[in-house]
Amino acid sequence: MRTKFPENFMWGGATAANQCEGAYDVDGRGLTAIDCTTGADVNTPRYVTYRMPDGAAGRVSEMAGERLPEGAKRAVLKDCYYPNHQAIDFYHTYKEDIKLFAEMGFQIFRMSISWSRIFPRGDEEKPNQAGLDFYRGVFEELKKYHIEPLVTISHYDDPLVLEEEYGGWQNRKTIDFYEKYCRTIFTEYKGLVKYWLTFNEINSAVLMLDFLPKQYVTREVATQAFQKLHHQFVASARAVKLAHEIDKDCVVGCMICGMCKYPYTCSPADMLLTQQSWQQMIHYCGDTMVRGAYPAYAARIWNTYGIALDITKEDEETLKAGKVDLYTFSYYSTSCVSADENVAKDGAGNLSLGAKNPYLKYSEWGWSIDGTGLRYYLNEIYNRYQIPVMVVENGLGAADVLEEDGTVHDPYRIAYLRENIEALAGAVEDGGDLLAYTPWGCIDLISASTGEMKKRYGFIYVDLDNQGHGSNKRYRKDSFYWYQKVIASHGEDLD
Ligand code: BGP
Repeated sequence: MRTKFPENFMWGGATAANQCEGAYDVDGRGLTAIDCTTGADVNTPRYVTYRMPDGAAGRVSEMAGERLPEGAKRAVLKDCYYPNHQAIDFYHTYKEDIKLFAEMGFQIFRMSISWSRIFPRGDEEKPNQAGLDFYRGVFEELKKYHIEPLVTISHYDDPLVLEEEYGGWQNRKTIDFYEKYCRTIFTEYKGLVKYWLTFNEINSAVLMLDFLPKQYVTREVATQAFQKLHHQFVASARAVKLAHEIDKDCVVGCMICGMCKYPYTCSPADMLLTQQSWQQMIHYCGDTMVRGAYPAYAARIWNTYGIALDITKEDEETLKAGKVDLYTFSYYSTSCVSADENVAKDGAGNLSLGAKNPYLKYSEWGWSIDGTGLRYYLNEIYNRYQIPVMVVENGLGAADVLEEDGTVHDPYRIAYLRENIEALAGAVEDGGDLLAYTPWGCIDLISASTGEMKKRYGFIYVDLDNQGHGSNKRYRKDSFYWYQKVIASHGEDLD
C-alpha cells in the first residue's frame, strides 16, 4: 500500500510575477532588469539590452559572463522582443486562471509579488496604491476558493532603479528598501497571506559562479556574489522577524535551488569534492538561514576564492534573530561531480552544472529526470534541519502540441510528475515533515532561462508562441485531469 500523505499536506502549483503577469508598464509599475532581457531559445542566450549616455544601444549575454560597458544603462529598445512584457497577461486574466486552479482542486498557490508594482523605483516614501490593489484582488480571489497563497517576496525582478542607481544588493541600503517593502506588504495583506518566502532560489548567486567561464571568476566577481548573498541573508532575517511581529501566525521560509550532486565515480577524491559541492551550492544558504549563523565550512569556501566579506556584529545578531520557519526548494535536475578535470561538465539543468549521469534520462532541454534524487534531497534536508519542508517548484518543460479539437496530450508530463510524487510519498515514509507540493508553471508561462513560451510546464495550455502571437486562450491538458484526480485522492491515485 502506498504511504498516505499527512492530512495537512497541500497540493497546488507555482508561478512568478515576471513570468506570467505581463502588463509590465501598467498602473504605475516600474521597470525591472528582466524587462530589458530579450527572448531566446535553447541554442541562443537571452540578452540584456542597454543604452549608453550618448544614445548608442547594445546587448550583452550575462550568462556568458559579459558585463554591461561602463556607463551603460539597461533599456528597452524598439526593435527587440521582450517576452516578459506581455507574458500570459495574468494581470488581466487572474480570475479566469484561478478558477481553473480551483477546478483542479488546488489548496495552495505559489506566486510572487512584483516589488516594482508596489514601489516602482524601490526607494519611494509611499507605495503605489494600484499595485497594492492588484495583489489584494488576487488574494481575495484565492480566498473565495479556499486556496492558500504562498508568496515569494522577490523572484528575479527587483526594481531596476535599485540596481542601477544604488548598485542593487551590493549596497547595504537595499536591505532597508527591502525591509520597507516587506513591512508594507505584511501589513497590507495581514490575514490574507500566511506563507511567505523571502528570496527565490537565493543560492543562485553562488550557483551562477559555476556557469561563468573560469577566467571571469575573479576575486572581485566572487566577492560580489557572496557579499550580495550576505546582504540578502540579513534582509531575509529582518523580514522573518518583522513578519512575526506584524502577524504571529505568519510562516516564513527560505527558498533554495535544490539539486542532488552525485560523485561521478566512487573515488575518495570525487566523494570529497561532492561533499564540498553540496556545502557550497546548497547548504551554505540553508544552514545560514535555518540555523541563523554561517556554517563552519564557510571560511574554507571564502578562502578558495581568496575573499573577505563585510559581516558586522550586528549582522550576526540579525541572522540569529531571523531564522526561517520553513525550508522550501525548487527541484528539477541533478548532476555528477568529478575531481578529474578531463571529465566534461556536460550536464546542465536549471542552475545545476556537472557531468551527465549515465543512469538518468534527459528532457528535450537537456535537464535530467531524477525522481529518486528528490527523495534523497528531501531526506537530506529534513534530517539536517527538522523543520517543515515544501517542494515549491518541480516539473517537466516540454514542447506540447495543441490539437485541433483543443486537447493536449502530455503523457510524458504525467509520467514525470508521477515519479516525483512517488518520491514525495517515499520521503513521507522516511519520516519527513512535508507540507506542500507546488509544481512549477502550473499554467504555461515564459521560461526563465530561455524566455520561450515553447518550453511549457503547465496543466493548462496557453495559446501563445515564442513571439507572443496567438489567442492567449487557456486549454486543459490531459495532465490537468490527471492532477485533479491526484488531488482529489490526496495522492493515492497516481494512475
Ligand atoms: C527556476 C525559477 C523559475 C522557473 C524554473 C524553470 O530556476 O525559479 O522562475 O522558471 O526555474 O526554469 P525555466 O523556466 O528556465 O525552464
